[in-house]
Amino acid sequence: MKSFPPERIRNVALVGHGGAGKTTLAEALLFHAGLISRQGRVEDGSTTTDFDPEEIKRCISLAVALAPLEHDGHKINLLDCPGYADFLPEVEAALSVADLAVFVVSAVEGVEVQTEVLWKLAADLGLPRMVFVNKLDRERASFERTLDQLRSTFGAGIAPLELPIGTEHEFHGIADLLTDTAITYDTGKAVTGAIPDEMESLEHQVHDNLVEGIVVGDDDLTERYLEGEAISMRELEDALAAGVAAGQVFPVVCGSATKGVAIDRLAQFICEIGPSPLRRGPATAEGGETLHEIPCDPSGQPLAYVWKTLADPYVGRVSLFKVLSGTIRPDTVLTNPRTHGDEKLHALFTLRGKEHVALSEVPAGDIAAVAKLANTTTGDTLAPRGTPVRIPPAPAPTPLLSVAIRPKSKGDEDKLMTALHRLQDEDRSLLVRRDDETHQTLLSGMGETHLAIVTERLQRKYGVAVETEDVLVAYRETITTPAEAEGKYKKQTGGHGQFGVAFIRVEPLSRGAGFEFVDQIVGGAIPRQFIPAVEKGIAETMARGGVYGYPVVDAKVTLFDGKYHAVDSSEMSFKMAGSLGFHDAMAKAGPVLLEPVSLLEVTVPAAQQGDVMGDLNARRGRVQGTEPGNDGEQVVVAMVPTSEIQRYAIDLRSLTGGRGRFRAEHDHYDVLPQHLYDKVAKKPQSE
Ligand SMILES: Nc1nc2c(ncn2[C@@H]2O[C@H](COP(=O)(O)OP(=O)(O)OP(=O)(O)O)[C@@H](O)[C@H]2O)c(=O)[nH]1
Ligand SMILES: [Mg+2]
Repeated sequence: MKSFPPERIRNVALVGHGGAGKTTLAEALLFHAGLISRQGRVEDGSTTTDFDPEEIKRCISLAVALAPLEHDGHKINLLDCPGYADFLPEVEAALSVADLAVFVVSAVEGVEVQTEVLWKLAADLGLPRMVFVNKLDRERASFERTLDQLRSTFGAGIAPLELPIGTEHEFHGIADLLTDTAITYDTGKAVTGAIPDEMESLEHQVHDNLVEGIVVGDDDLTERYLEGEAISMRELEDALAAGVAAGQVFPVVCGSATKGVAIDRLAQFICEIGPSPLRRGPATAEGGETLHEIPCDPSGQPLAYVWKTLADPYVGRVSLFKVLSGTIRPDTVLTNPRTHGDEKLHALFTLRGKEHVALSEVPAGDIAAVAKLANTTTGDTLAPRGTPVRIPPAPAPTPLLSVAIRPKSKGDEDKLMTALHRLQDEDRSLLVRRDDETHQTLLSGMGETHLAIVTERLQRKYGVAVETEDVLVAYRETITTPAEAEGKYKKQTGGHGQFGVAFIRVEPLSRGAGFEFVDQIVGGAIPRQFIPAVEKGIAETMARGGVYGYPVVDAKVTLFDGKYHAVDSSEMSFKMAGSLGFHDAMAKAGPVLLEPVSLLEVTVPAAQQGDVMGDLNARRGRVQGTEPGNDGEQVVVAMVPTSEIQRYAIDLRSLTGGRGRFRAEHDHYDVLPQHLYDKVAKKPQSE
């Protein structure tokens, strides 16, 4: 594929709610560009960008896929993004290198939750946006209804550039509001003609609204327009492009990806009014204490940002990068400021779905790929040797849901961690950790589907079979009243026996105080060298678990007397004496179970605050307060037992229709209510 100057590159993320038609639209654009001989279908797994077996199995996109095409002397790098909420980090990665977000909205379902969530994300990034209203061929499809929803949700910047001709099965073209012409696709090819009579008055009215909406962003144009002067098409397009680049105007176009109606026009609009990387302005890089502006200049110093990493079955690690400055050619050597290591970029290529397309060079503004970088991963910068500037990496996503995994066999166990690290290399939202208290290996991700896919990939890609189980809650135990006990360990049946007696007193300590051992032995009741053994025995018993089987905390243990035998006493006997003594003392000291409590912050639209608070109360939560969030949202702060929010990511999504988000962190331990003991205690209370 030849290289294009930055002003002729368009980096376009296709974003929107799951099922709106992004992958199908990417397919239609590739078909229109003549890059594929047949338009694939999501239903039979024949599309270019949904190539992963897990994607084909579920008919949804799971990761962002790159698909470049040429149109009208431009290079459009399509970034087909997943719509399902679990894969939001993939969309964030794509938006970090896109210069335009095209929101795909189904004319049947209209504006949906993820449309709003992603719109806010793009707005926070200051990313130019436009909308493609898709599926106009479907039953119950309505452009008007969708347009109303777009306006009421996203405001006055919404500017329709087209109106559909025909509805549902009759949909076969569009009326272009800028040129006042009709383009129909009855033969599969675009045919330009006059606006149908029945649409003329509506078209004229909307045309005027559109022109007003465009010129309003430019004082000189507004003045001339109000004086009745005709504004040329070129001027209108330039003003429109300026409004889009400024993130003030959001053009709305429409069509059908499956029927291939008005797909060519979307490609044309992307080229004519979509911003190039040049128009997006310089990137900002950190270098030492200062920030550097990096202009998108192909003749500048080579600088690239790695926005995604893939584990390719044939070539291993593939790094997807965007060139921010200079022109990268094969065998260019750059430095990774994070590792201070050099990386040689051997063969350069781009990806069209899973297909590798060779590139002779990659100029500033373009997106490409390279294989086998030694030590570079997502979020890294590749900079000129000796100039350690770094593009601030996007923050790693915070996982929302965890499961425990267990390898099915010894063989699986040996391969597990390596395989997990390979998966983490291409998925920053995947976290793996070992919980030393519950001895579980925990996998944390963005949701149930995400974690299910990870376990499927472990099997398919790395041949590692695992079972998943619920995450165990790290309960603890403590005491509530002082108690004393005698720990006696005596085995004297002739020959060298064992003998040790330890008298201990246990007393409760404040929450979080841990374990305190006090030696009050006087008069050599227990020889000095054996006293640490008593402490060790007690500490191990506390760690192993008390009367309910959980680690014991927040207790002061005083060793105040004892007995020993000149021959049979040993460290072992006093360790046992300490252990037995503690066990008995604890049983008399009002033992209670402690449960971990999390501090939870739930951000929801104000209208759903009541439901969320009610739900938290039902989870034995205590709402601490609420505070206003951004854009009319409310933040509910609560203390909730951790056991009650293990699946909160899933529950909150269904409670709020996907509009709620939360952050949870461990806060403290609290006494578990009595009625839950039978469920939690490892040892049945009757024993
Ligand atoms: N009738 C009709 N169906 C469409 C159109 N575009 C997409 N579809 C269908 O809508 C369904 C979802 O399409 P996808 O392209 O997978 O949607 P997506 O937005 O990529 O979905 P995610 O990857 O899950 O976010 C598929 O069954 C498509 O065949 C269209 O223009 N008309
Ligand atoms: Mg898709």
